[in-house]
Amino acid sequence: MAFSDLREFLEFLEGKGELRRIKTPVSTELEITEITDRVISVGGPALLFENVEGYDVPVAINMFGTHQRMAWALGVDNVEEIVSNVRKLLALSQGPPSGIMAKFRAVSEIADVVRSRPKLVKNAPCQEVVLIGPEANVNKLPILKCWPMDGGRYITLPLVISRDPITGRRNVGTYRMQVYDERILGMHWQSHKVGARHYRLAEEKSIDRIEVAVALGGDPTTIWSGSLPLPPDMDEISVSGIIRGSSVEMVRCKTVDLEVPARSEFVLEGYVIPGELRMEGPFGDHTGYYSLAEEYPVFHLTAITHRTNPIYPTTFVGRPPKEDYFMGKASERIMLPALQMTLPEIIDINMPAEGIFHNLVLVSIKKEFAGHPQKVMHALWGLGLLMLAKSIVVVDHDVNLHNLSEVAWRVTANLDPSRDIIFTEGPLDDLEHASAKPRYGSKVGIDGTRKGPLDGYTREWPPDIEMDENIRKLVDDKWKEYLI
Ligand SMILES: Cc1cc2nc3c(=O)[nH]c(=O)nc-3n(C[C@H](O)[C@H](O)[C@H](O)COP(=O)(O)O)c2cc1C
Ligand SMILES: [Mn+2]
Repeated sequence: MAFSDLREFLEFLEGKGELRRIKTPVSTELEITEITDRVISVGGPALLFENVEGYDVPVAINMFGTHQRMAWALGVDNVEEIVSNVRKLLALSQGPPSGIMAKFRAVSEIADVVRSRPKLVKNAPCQEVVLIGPEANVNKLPILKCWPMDGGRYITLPLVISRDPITGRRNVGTYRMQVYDERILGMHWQSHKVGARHYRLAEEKSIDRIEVAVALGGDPTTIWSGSLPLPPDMDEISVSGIIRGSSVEMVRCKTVDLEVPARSEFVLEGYVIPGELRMEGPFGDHTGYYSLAEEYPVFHLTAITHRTNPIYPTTFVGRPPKEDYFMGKASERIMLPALQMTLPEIIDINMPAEGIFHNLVLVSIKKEFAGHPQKVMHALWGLGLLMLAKSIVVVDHDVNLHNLSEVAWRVTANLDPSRDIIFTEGPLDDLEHASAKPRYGSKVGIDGTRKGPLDGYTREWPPDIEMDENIRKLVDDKWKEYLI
């Protein structure tokens, strides 16, 4: 089932016993973070703070804070259902299916995709209230200060919408926004992200401003889609429609030439001026460290539109795992079939919470030739945002990547450090703090596969210890007897 907006999703969660309404007055300064942190760490429910001191807008948080809620947000009980649908769609693009039934299915699947394209509407709930120019004031929103050393208050769960200044193609990214004053905010699109690319292109072309719309709320699949690392020319709103199985309704903004999800709670309209930078941060980040203050572009607000009784959706990040881990894990699973189209030898991938996505990428492969693990490492370092991976560990196809104990055992057992570790250099995440230079530095690739003649290994590789099959069966059969 596809949810039409945030409030419908919250009602669904409430029905499942997965939403807690909090009526006690709470402060946006640190208190909501501390409460939510305790709730996330025990796999607790989504929270709706109905009485936020100084504001008449409730705050929704932790909607995506378990694998189960993340799956529901995408309209399924288990994210693997989407993964298998993506696989079917990708198989279609590899050539016409044979057999009349298969062809019929293919046509109806393509029709579904076409039907789920974004749909423009004239009247939108997100424009029930329109505040233009000096009437617009972000200080009316219950924006959180998440951690003690944060440089201020930050919008943390926005859909930042901009267009490529050359192709006109839309991008949606979740990039935090620091509040400087009523109508000026930071725009923390990191260098390797698509919003930053639009900004650089505009700067190159001497365009005087890039229009930007920021949607808060909307249906949960679309909220999540802002964090999906799609190729630059792929529209997150269209992909959200495909995953939802129904169109995302969009409406034209009031002061900028952009469209936003019609059922958003709030929309901030405005622009970014190429070349204008301002200190942004510090911010308690998803690395578990504070990101130090740095210069980032600036967003100028031209209008706020909102629903009559809006809800403010937010999140906070910090030492992993937090809510963003569950959002990222869904992306990892859903992107795997696309990754396997380029690299069919990849069996599975796991970016564990501790590695905050770019610090540690585990990958299992069916090794076929000398240098195969290294080929996969280099390919990943050349693929989309995986360019930022600091450590890549390759293991054999039969290792369960989601069992970190098994991975540690296999990798350290199979490792000859001077033979199996490679170093290279390349781009690093804006949030990387260990490298000597910002955004550039060394990377490590670890080949944890078993070695054989293929790898020039001439000794005898020891077999795994496994019990004899007949004995296992015998013990299975007699199991109850032993226990008496
Ligand atoms: C809660 C949350 C906050 C995020 N904050 C930022 C941010 O401030 N800056 C940034 O560049 N990426 C941030 N990200 C990651 C981006 O959303 C992600 O890399 C996405 O791929 C960006 O979209 P793009 O690929 O279209 O650029 C955040 C992700 C989540 C889930
Ligand atoms: Mn994108």
